[in-house]
This record gives sequence, structure tokens and C-alpha cells, in this order.
Amino acid sequence: GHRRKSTLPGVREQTLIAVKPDGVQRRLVGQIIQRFEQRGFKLVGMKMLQASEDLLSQHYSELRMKPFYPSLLRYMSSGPVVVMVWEGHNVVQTSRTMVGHTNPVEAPPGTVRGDFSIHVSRNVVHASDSPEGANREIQLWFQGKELLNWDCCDQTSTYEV
Ligand code: IDP
Repeated sequence: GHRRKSTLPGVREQTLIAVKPDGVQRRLVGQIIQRFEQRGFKLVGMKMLQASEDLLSQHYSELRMKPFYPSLLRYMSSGPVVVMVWEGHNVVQTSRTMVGHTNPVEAPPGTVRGDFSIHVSRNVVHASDSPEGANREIQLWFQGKELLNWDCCDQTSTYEV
């Protein structure tokens, strides 16, 4: 019979993608959204905000002992960011590949960082690095009601359902 929901494992996986203040300043928001749309992922949440140091210290808690941590928080709170939740099969791993290495020197052309950035301190975009990290970050940045559960009309062209 007709099944509305896909049965493929991992199709409901979600990740947090953020256009950092340098990406917003440089008007790269549209191009970054376009890459995730054209790949086939589904946007389920998005907002623009200027992040507080408190939020950022929770987001980057694992980096608090790094020498670049104070300047990282200053940079990330310097202006608006656009945070998004993208959903789809293997979205965490695939979006890390699309974003490229943390240091743009190591990020190949075709990746967001490899196409739009030069230096690790201004690398344009954030992408969660594991499904567990993604869930933690999504809960930190979004309230449950800000995430939409909707059916994309091209579902059967994106997945074998
Ligand atoms: P990721 O963003 O690729 O997951 P992380 O190691 O989690 O990389 O670092 C978080 C962010 O901290 C990086 O995206 C970058 O903005 C910044 N960062 C990492 N390493 C350095 C550094 O050596 N100098 C300055 N900033 C750094």
C-alpha cells in the first residue's frame, strides 16, 4: 500500500549548519543555502540572530582550553549568523564533506570553505561533526517548535521509498 514516510534508515538525520558572521557580511548566505538545497537535503529550521557569548560558550565548550578560543567567541558574536537545520540521509557526514576541512588551506575547491575562504579564523560556515554533536547543537540553538516536520514533494525522486 501507499506509505507516506520513508523507511530508509537515516533519512531523518539532522545537522546544524550556520553561516558565520564573515559569511553573512560577505553576502554568501544565498549561495550556501543553495548548495544544500541542490544536493537534495530538506531545510527544517532557519533563523538569523546575533549569538550571545553564553550560547557560543556552550556551542564551543570543547574548545575552551584552545589558545584561539577567546578570539573565536569574539568573531562568532561580532555580527549576525544564519543558523539552519538540514535533514536527510547521512546529512552530517555529507555536509562535512560539502563544507570542507576546518582549515581552508586543506579544503579542496568545490567545498564551501575551499571556494569562499582562505584562513582558519574566518572559515564562513559551521557544520556539526557527528550525529550526537548535531543533536546537542540543534537543541542548543533551536526550540522544538522552530523545527518543521513537512513532506518534500520530490521525496520519491531523492530516495527509493
Ligand atoms: P570545525 O568548525 O571544522 O568543526 P573545530 O576544530 O571544531 O572545527 O573549530 C571550531 C572553529 O574554531 C573553526 O571552524 C574555526 O572557526 C575556529 N578555529 C579552529 N582552529 C583555529 C585556529 O587554529 N585558529 C583560529 N581559529 C580556529
